[in-house]
Amino acid sequence: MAKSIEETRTPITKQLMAGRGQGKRVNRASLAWWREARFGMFIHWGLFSLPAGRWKGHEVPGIGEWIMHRERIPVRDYEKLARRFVPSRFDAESWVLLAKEAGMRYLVITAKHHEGFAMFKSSVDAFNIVDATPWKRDPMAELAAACQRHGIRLCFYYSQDQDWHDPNGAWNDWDFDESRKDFAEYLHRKVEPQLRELLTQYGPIGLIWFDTPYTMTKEHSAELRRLVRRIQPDCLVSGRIGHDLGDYGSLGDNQIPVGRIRGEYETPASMNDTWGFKSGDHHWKSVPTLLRLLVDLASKGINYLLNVGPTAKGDIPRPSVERLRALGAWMAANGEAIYGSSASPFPYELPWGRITQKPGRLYLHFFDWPRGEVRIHGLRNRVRAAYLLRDRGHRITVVQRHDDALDLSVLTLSGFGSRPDRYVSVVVLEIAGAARVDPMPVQQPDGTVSLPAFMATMRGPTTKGFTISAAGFTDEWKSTAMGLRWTAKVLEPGSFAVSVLSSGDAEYRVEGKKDPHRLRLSIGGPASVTLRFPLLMHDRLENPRSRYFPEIVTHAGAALLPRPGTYTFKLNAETISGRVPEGIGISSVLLTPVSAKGRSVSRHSS
Ligand code: FHN
Repeated sequence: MAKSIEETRTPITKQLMAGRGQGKRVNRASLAWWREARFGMFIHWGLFSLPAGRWKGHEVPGIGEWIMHRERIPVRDYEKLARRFVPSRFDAESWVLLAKEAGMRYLVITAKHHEGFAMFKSSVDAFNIVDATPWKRDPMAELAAACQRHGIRLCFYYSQDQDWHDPNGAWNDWDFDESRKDFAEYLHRKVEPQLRELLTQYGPIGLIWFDTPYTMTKEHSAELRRLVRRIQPDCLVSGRIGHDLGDYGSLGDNQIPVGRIRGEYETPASMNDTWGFKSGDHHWKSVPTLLRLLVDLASKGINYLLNVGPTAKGDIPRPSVERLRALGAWMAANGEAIYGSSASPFPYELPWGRITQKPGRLYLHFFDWPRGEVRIHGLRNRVRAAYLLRDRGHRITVVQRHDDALDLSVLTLSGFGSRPDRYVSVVVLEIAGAARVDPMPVQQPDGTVSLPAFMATMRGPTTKGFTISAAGFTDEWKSTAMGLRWTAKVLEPGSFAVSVLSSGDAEYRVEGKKDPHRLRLSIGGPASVTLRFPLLMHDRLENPRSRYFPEIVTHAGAALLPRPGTYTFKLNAETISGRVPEGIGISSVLLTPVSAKGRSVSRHSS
């Protein structure tokens, strides 16, 4: 049997899982509310909330809702949890109001997770919250009513593939013989009728959040999609319906792409390291981290679906409530810069923060509030006015010039005054016309030159699957005939430390060391430099992006770029290691001026 994703933490970026949200059958008109919302609440609640990460007196590693799988708990034992599931403190009104207060516009709750337990009244299967618990209430009905009252879109998570309770559902091989499973039978007997219940018992549903489509054939996914459409034509389906049949793409859990992304995407994200409640998980992300993730994702055109894992009693843990309230306070003042916004016109991250946009406006989200002036390279529009979002009377001074030699527009902003918000402060730029930026990487005012893989021209036999993943990494780079090429503008010449960021974790330190990939970076233009280096792990990237998807830093050497000008950078593989079978997963090449303090890549931290 395949290893669980929970065990492997495999990035779920492949087409089968994610979907691109660009398929022909995409429900574009119905996507309007979802694009406008940008921020939603994920709720993982089920029988797994009761053991809360502990079984037979010991702490079970991994994410809380996987306890049954992790411990291989027999169905007959797991079922007994239902007899003790009495969420007497559950209050649909307060959950919905919390989502609203946080500035979230939709709520996606686990109607059935992989454990197979329906958290709604189901006449299809008695293993449901009304029939199998002494509580006997249907929380979905109560949530539906509260969502209607408060203008929040109700959406259901439904595990269509994995069902560890059902003899024919996927991935319980400790009670049921895998070789005798009839998946289609389960799909027709349980999944489809339960989806019908979800789509007819609770009024309009915003979307069905399908998940882990590992066993599904394309026809299975298409069947489910048709069923949803037939009953509620405006209901969306998530990318994890499988086979690229979603209305939008789903990135991996907690996955943060390197830069702007094409197509419609959402990142499901946890607030600590679990989805379902675990009494022992106190690894809460801080308010600034969560807030900057929201802004970061919006700046890349991605919805943020932030999770809470209520207890079996029905309480949303206090640390989650506090964080959501803090996010809500920020959204109340700055929501204009998030709701209905589009991705930054700059495809890459900027050193001081992020940008979102609406027609005629750019919203500059400062993570570090400037003391003096800030320069922005490459914005080609005339700026008509600049001011603080929180205080439109506070004008920011704007100076624009054009560097003719480099054909580069330089915008200088000053007069920021004191920081309006503690963690992220927004400046509005009113611009003439649709935003236009220099299409190539440009040296940043802090002297760094970042060359993201997704901005490179790809060289080589792309037919062999060589591509850039949605998250911004080279994928299927398994031949020396393949490579990347950039052209970038350098304003301030000098000596640079060159590093390469690529995917890899602790295992890489061992395997990659024995027989590393060997790369060559050739720099041309006003300079001619060649660096040859093994792709070793010298450092780890430490930032929110790498918390769940580790990235390694390889110091490739030093390069002198003697004059301002346009340089070319060619990255090729000289040898590809057989020890790292997934090939080379580059996210970017980074040049840091050596005069700058240290040569870390910490500017990526946020
Ligand atoms: O296996 C599930 C997991 O339990 C959780 O529900 C996440 C949320 O995105 N989805 C699956 C793993 O990707």
